[in-house]
Amino acid sequence: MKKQNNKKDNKTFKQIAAAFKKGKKFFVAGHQNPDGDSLGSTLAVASLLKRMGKQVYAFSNDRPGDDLLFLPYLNTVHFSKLPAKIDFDTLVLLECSDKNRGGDLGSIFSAVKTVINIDHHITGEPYGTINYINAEASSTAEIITQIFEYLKIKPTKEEATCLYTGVVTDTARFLHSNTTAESLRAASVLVENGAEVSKINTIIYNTRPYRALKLLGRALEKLKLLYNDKIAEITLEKKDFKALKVQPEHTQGIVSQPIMIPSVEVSVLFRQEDARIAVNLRSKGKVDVSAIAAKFGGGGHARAAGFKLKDAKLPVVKKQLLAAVKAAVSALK
Ligand SMILES: [Mn+2]
Repeated sequence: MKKQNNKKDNKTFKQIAAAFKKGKKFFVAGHQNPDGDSLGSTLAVASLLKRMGKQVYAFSNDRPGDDLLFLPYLNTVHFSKLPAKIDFDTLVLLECSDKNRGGDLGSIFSAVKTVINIDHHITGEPYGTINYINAEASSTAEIITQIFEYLKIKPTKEEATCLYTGVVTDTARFLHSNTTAESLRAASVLVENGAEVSKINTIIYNTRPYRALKLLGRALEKLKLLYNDKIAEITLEKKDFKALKVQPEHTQGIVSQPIMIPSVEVSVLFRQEDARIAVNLRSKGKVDVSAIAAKFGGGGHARAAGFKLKDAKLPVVKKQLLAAVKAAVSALK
C-alpha cells in the first residue's frame, strides 16, 4: 500500500466551492460507458447541488451494467438525452480525461461560463476553467468526498452509497495499489454516513448469473499459458457463446482470473463476436497493457485495457496481439 501522498489542493477546492455557490443551472456528467466511479460521482454531485438549491441536469451518455442499477437516484439521470433548451451556466465534468469523454457535449461547452473538471487520471489538456486533477486519488469519488468535507456538508445515506460504490469499484474492493490511507479514510467517512459495506459488496462482487458462471467454467477450461507461463490466454468463440446461450457481456471479470497464477504477467481474453473481435488485457503491474491496446486503436489503464476490431479474423488478431504482448513481457527485467 502506498503511503499517503495525495495532498488535497485546498486552493482549487475553494474555487470549486465558490463555483458551486455561484452557479444556478448545472449540467453534470461523467464518461461514456459509465463505471461505478463515474456514475456514483455524477449522482452524488447532482444530489449535493440540488440540496444547495441548484437546478441540475444529470447526464450519462450510456446506461450502466446491471450491477450498478441499484444506485440511488439513478432514475434522475438523463441517459443519452440532451435537453431541448440549453441554458446552463456551469458544466461539471467528472472522470473525463479529455473533453470528449463525456459524449457529444459541444453545445453544453459553448453555453456555459464555467467548466469544472474533476478527475484522477492525468489529463492531456486541462480543458476546464477550474481543473482538479489528482492522479494519486484512487477515484473521482474519493475527491468528491473531500469536497463534501471542504464544504462542511455531510453526505446523505444515498450520496454516501454512490460515492462508496465509486471508491470500492475503482480500488477493486481496496485490493489495487491505488488504495491509500486517504481512500480508506474517505471510505470510513462514507460508511459513517450510511454506506452499507456488505450490501454494496454483495450486489457488485457476489452476484453472478448462472450463465455467466457456466461461461467462466468454459473459459477456465480453455485457459492456456504461453511464453514460460508469463502470458495467460483465453479465447471464447462464437460457438462457445452459442452452446451456453450466453451473451458477450457475460464475460465480465473472466480476464482477471488468470492474474492469480504466480507466473502470469499479462492475461488476454479474445472474444469472437458477430461482426468483430474484442480483446481484453490485464496486467499484474509490470507491463503497461494500455500501451499495447493503443497500438490496435484501443485504450484503458496500465493494468486494464482493451480494443475491438471490426471485420477482423480471429487467428490474425491473436497472432499480432500475442506477438506484441510477448515483446512487452520479454522487455521486463
Ligand atoms: Mn475512476
